[in-house]
Amino acid sequence: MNVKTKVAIIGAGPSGLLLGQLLHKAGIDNIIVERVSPDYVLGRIRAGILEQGFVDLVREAGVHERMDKEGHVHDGFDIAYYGKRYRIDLNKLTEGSTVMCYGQTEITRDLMEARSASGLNSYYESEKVELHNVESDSPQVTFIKDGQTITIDCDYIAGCDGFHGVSRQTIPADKRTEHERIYPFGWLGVLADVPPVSDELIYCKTERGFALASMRSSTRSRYYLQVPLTDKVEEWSDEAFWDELKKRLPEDSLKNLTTGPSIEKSIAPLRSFVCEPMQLGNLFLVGDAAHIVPPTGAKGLNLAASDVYTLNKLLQKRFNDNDLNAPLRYSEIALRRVWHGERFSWWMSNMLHDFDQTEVNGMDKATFDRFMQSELDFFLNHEEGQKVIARQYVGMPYEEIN
Ligand code: RFL
Ligand code: PHB
Repeated sequence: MNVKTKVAIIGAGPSGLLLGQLLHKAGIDNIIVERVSPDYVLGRIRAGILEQGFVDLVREAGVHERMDKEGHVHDGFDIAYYGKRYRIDLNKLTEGSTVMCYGQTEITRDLMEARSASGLNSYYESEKVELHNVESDSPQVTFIKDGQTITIDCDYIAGCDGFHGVSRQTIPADKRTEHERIYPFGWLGVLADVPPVSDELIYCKTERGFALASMRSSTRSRYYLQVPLTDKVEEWSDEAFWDELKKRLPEDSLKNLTTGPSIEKSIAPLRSFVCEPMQLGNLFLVGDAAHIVPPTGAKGLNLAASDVYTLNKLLQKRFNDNDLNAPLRYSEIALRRVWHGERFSWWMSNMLHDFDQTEVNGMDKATFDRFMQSELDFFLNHEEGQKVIARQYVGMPYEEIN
């Protein structure tokens, strides 16, 4: 069977769904092809913090009703540094910017519901998804659905299929450069239906390693512990998790800590990764398909959103203003913001984790630790330093597209 559309979107994660909804709003027809089922997509527990730019895009897509009701605006967050707490007052330090605490799962659910209500075409549980002729004017996507081969004829393909997807691999190795750093630890995450230990996030640097206290709502907490890459999630009982967390959270917060059974537990490796360029011919890479950041700066989903913003604007110019060259600018514009988020996430990760190695960044560990302590001391104890953290945490403005 052959179907036709303007934009074929690979992947129904937040990037693919948000792009699909924005294009639809602008009258640009699109089809989504996803490898797994909707429930599987919704079962992944990931981001929780949305920048203002992301929130504005969700509003533009018209999918903001539940987010506005159930999401919580956060005016600031804490960094606990060997037990001493510093508040980064985002609102004050950035003159009015804040972030929104609303889970990626919820955004994804809202976008899925809006898509099915609009009657837009999505193929879930598609097998053997392949991209063809991306450098020609008539690219195609083929896949198998319920035993039948389906071919999509399209003008453009948006590769929104995450780090392990097929889209990036479709670009020949000699036509892309990959920059990568793998960190020597992971994050063990636990989701639990217990009230959060604090109203705002607490990023903790301790001699036992990093920890993060986050949340999804006033009754659902999300906590993370830095763990060695060799740890297996099955080896961490709930009890062991809470015991270790208590040793890493600031002493004065423990009276507010409620523990309970985990409803999700997983280990995520930490990686910095950028693929350059983010396009080839009529294929564009969007979100995690093109770049990965360690979660320490809460930037992964937010960078995906700024890619979506850029691609949506350029495709509107192409289809609605007949500017045939507009899409050629995608990679250059998107990468400027991506590198910024990459650098911030790398810097936050360096300062807040314990690198259990003999050598880090080309120096012995003891020297690296002293440099990082001095860096954190400076940034936390000076308003100028706090402003630098706050400005980047709320997110750099999206580039205007003329
Ligand atoms: P996704 O979410 O990986 O979605 C890609 C989709 O593509 C599908 N797919 C395919 N479909 C068709 N054919 C194929 N061959 C395919 N291969 C894959 C997949 O099934 C999937 O449905 O990428 P997307 O949409 O670009 O979204 C990116 C975000 O998910 C990611 O950047 C964030 O979750 C990162 N992240 C955070 N970002 C933030 O901005 N703030 C945070 O607070 C934050 N916390 C986190 C995070 C990521 C984490 N983990 C687990 C990596 C916390 C964690 C623990
Ligand atoms: C989360 O709530 O999952 C979360 C929040 C902030 C981060 C990373 C993850 O920096």
